[in-house]
Amino acid sequence: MNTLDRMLRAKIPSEETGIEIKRTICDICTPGPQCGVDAYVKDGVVIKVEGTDGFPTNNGALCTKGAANRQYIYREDRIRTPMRRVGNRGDGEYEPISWDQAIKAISEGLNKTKAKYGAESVVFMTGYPKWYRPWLERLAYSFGSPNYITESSTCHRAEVMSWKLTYGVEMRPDIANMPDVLVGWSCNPLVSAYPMGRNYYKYKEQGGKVVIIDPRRTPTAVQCADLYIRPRVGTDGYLANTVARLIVEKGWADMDFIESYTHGFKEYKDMLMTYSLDEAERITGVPAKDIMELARLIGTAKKAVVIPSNGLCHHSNGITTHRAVICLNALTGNVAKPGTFLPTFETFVDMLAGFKTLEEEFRQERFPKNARPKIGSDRFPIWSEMVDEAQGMDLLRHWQTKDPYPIKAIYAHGVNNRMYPQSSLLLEMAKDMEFVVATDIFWTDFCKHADIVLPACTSFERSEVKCYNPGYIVYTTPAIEPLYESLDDVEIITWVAQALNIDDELLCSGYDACVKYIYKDLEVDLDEVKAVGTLIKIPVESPPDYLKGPINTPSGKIEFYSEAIAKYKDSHGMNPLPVFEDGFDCPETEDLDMALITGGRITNAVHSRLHDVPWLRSLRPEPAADINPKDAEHLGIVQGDDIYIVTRIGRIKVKANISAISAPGEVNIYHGYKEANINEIIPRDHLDPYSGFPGFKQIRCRIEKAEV
Ligand SMILES: Nc1nc2c(c(=O)[nH]1)N[C@H]1C(S)=C(S)[C@@H](COP(=O)(O)OP(=O)(O)OC[C@H]3O[C@@H](n4cnc5c(=O)[nH]c(N)nc54)[C@H](O)[C@@H]3O)O[C@H]1N2
Ligand SMILES: Nc1nc2c(c(=O)[nH]1)N[C@H]1C(S)=C(S)[C@@H](COP(=O)(O)OP(=O)(O)OC[C@H]3O[C@@H](n4cnc5c(=O)[nH]c(N)nc54)[C@H](O)[C@@H]3O)O[C@H]1N2
Ligand SMILES: [Mo]
Repeated sequence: MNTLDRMLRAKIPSEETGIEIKRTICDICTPGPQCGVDAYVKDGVVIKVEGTDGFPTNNGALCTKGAANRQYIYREDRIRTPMRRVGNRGDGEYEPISWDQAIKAISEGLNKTKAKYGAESVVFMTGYPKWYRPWLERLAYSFGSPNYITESSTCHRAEVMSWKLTYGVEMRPDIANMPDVLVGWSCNPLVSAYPMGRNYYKYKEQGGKVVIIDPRRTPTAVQCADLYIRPRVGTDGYLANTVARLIVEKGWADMDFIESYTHGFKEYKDMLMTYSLDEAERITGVPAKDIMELARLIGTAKKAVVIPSNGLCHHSNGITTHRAVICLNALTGNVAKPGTFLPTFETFVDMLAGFKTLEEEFRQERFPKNARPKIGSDRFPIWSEMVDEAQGMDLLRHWQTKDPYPIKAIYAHGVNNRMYPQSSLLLEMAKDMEFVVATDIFWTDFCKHADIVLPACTSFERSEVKCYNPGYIVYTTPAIEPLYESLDDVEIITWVAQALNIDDELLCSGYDACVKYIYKDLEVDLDEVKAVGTLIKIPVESPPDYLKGPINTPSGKIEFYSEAIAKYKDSHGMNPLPVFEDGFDCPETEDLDMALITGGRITNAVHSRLHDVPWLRSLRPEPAADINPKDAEHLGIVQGDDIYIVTRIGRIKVKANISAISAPGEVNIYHGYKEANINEIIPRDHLDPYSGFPGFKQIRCRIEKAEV
């Protein structure tokens, strides 16, 4: 082998090999950690990926998912050209058409529906992808529809609601300033946000003490916890309130802080006194001595952070539980000082980067104020008031009842029906529509129910502005040309906006102009950022002195007793205090004697998208339920057996994985599998009344051995 061959084999970038390194971003996981990628490109093809050195989130590293980017972007089932349906919805029969034909059909279809039924009858939807959201939201509003639905109907927004209800603002833990104790309450960052997980390691290396509270014995519990607490699923509200009572009784509460900055302490304290250690042990299954130790650790620390996660909100008692947990920070005065919780604000597209943009104005300024109420307004009034989106978990009910008006068309980017409880109903809904447009990277079941299907490209094939904490900004350029005839989502949205003939000059003028508007108050030249091609730093703003106030709640203080919730006490039976409530979908019976937890994160998958990527699939080749060895023995089930998970509305067949990650009596399964979609058997009415979030993580079930 000659030198050049050896260099080619080793993928060494140089003029002779024709291999270049192009900087891009991995868009597979959630926006916060999205990591910098060095794409090695030869002849327009990505031949290797590595993490970018010095990048704020990953500094040279890539996780399993990021390392599989080549297999992701070159997945066989990429949509290649715009397509028009020629068979029945669901049959998957399509013919290729030109972009001009597709855009024309879309503008005619949407405008016809608007003329016949009103703009509200057109729903603009997106699933997990984030980067194009401000554009899609503005398109909906400029078109005249308030019905903009995203995956936030099940993701993170409930947490933001809970923070805002209680503290008036979203808060972030200041781990870098070394709290004495870090309580990760339902946190598994080693799996769900690896860059954050690395902060846990760093904190521990510097002598920090970690408590993990999770019914599943997760990698974070095993690797990081000095104290691991394993409550029964969904009982955290009782646990948190008992801990709060102990803190009050032992005199560890920060009474000066409480008197100066909080509202409703008396009502909260009266409620706490109805919680007892004995009952806590009985309900949660956590030994009393561990509950005492948890109270002592939080109560006696000079600085502590009690960090909740989205996992707590995937319960029908999610908001009250999340509030019960975060109230512990105010109770102990661990707010707005270094090493505790600090207020924060969103910068751009779900990122907290420490500076403020005009994203909210860009998204919201065209909201159609005279339109009929957005989906979910009656049923989830707190969500409707606090979140600039319709609540998608009310979509199917709204469609079926036509109450208060019919839904007739869907315009979707990145929508996967498997996100929704009783997922196939979303496909039934699509079948019933007069017009459906789906834009995705891959051919999904939802695409197969659309009239027009459009090919989107991946982050490797587009330009995009991203920002990172503290004060970093980058404007990527494509590492490779868009594959086939795909385009980036914002280009598609811009084109659709132009064809719809809506009166929105800014939206019709494309990504660059819009992003310049969004960043216009900052001293940053986006052309220069783009030309530099790597991260540059701009000054960060300190949020105003939080405790000086006024705090952005109805009382102007941190609210143990939520006045925003109190408004719905009588009409919706809501409780302004963070009480413990049962979170199961039905009472326990002999038939349904186990608890099902679904969708905890797994290292080799993100929702539905990576189960079809061979390297990642090989790490867990089949959909499997984790069952504790004791339960397996009792049920006569061994590793690899075929089993049914049965809930009150149906069953799915999976393999048994005998594992102590699940506690006795609890079953764990990951979501997003096409051949065993757990959401098919999660009742769609099992929702948190405050946020509308589904109770994905607390369902009654039983396990049956499948006949061979
Ligand atoms: N049982 C259970 N269900 C859950 C959860 C759970 O814990 N348990 N978690 C919930 C949560 S938190 C979330 S966030 C949701 C996520 O659920 P989904 O939104 O279903 O997430 P994905 O399947 O990752 O992605 C949706 C679609 O976006 C497409 N896509 C990806 N990138 C792009 C792009 O750049 N442009 C376009 N046009 N399309 C793109 C993908 O191909 C995919 O079809 O699932 C929820 N569902
Ligand atoms: N690898 C990977 N990473 C991801 C994703 C992915 O699909 N794959 N998805 C991304 C998205 S969209 C999101 S929203 C985040 C979610 O991020 P997280 O909220 O951190 O992730 P989850 O694994 O859903 O939930 C965290 C933990 O909550 C626990 N939990 C469930 N019920 C209870 C309970 O009743 N009490 C307590 N104490 N704990 C409970 C679960 O066992 C789980 O270990 O992850 C993001 N990161
Ligand atoms: Mo999510």
